[in-house]
Amino acid sequence: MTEKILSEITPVFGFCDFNKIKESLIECRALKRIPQNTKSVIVALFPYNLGEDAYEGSNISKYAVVPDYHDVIGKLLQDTATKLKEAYPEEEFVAFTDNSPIPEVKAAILAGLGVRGLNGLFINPSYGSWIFIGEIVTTKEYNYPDLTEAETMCIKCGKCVSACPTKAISSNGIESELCLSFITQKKGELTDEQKKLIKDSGCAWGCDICQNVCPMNKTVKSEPIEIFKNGAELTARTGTDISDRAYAWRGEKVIKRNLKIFEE
Ligand code: B12
Ligand code: SF4
Ligand code: SF4
Repeated sequence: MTEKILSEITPVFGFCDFNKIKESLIECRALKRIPQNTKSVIVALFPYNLGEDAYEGSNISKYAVVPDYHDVIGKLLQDTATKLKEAYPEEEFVAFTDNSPIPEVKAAILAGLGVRGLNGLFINPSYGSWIFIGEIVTTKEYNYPDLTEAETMCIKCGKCVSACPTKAISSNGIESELCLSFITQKKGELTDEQKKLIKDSGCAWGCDICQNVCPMNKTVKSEPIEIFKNGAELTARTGTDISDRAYAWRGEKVIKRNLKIFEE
């Protein structure tokens, strides 16, 4: 029954044993929403790649071209959690995406859905790293794949490490404050060096460089979920209603500041 309900919203999902991630939960306000006696994390992947040709002339990262995934996926998973609760009234089901205490890359790996890249991102064999991860945390038990995170790495070609303009990728993972994705989303003044990095990348929101160079992203499907096929906006726009966009969550000031860098 769970499988049938999940397959209505996502082409790829799996089950992660909560015991394997409970020591790595991310400190955040949402932590208290995790039910007592949680047993499993149902991990769902949401492909968003529209195909390389579709991004011609875009000034924002691919993840921000589609309608804000926090809203879209949040709603899909919330509705699914409600359906699961109807099917299994004695169990609890709580939906999360991104703003989540679940370390989503780790959970997706342990659910058997793919591997970790040296760039820190999760890579699925069919869709590459061009996916959002969402999850339903539940008291219900499922069958889990018998694997450890250490067994599941990318081919380690090192292309992402060489291509990263800020040297944010090391053998221990990402140094997030160096990452252009972090820099384009942070509030306040940017240094001249940070502004130059943004200008040189050509991207006013997020950064896709370490994913664009990844060979494991080359032969993957570009079949986004239905809801992402419509409503894509290749360029950041301000001054109009941007509330359904991923770059809106930091307020209009941050994206405006970044766009101005290209005019200077
Ligand atoms: C904070 C955050 C960021 C920060 C910091 C990123 C970071 N890697 O630390 C910033 C703003 C920089 C960021 C950027 C991006 N993010 Co982000 N981010 C998150 C968030 C909210 C939390 C991540 C976190 O703190 N995890 C906790 C730490 C402890 O986990 P971890 O990073 O996996 O740490 C492990 C590693 O260090 C690992 N480890 C140990 N040894 C080694 C050795 C090696 C070699 C490696 C690689 C790892 C490793 O052990 C740790 C414990 O498991 C997640 C959502 C979530 N709830 O997980 C999204 C998430 C990871 N982000 C996502 C996305 C899409 C992005 C961007 C691609 C957006 C963009 N285009 O600009 C970039 C990519 C940058 C990059 N290369 O990682 C997606 C990733 C999807 C995917 N395919 O993996 C997520 C899952 C959101 C989602 N719901 O889909 N992000
Ligand atoms: S570019 Fe190479 S090293 Fe980096 S994530 Fe992809 S396969 Fe791994
Ligand atoms: S997102 Fe950009 S800045 Fe961040 S690690 Fe990847 S290439 Fe480097």
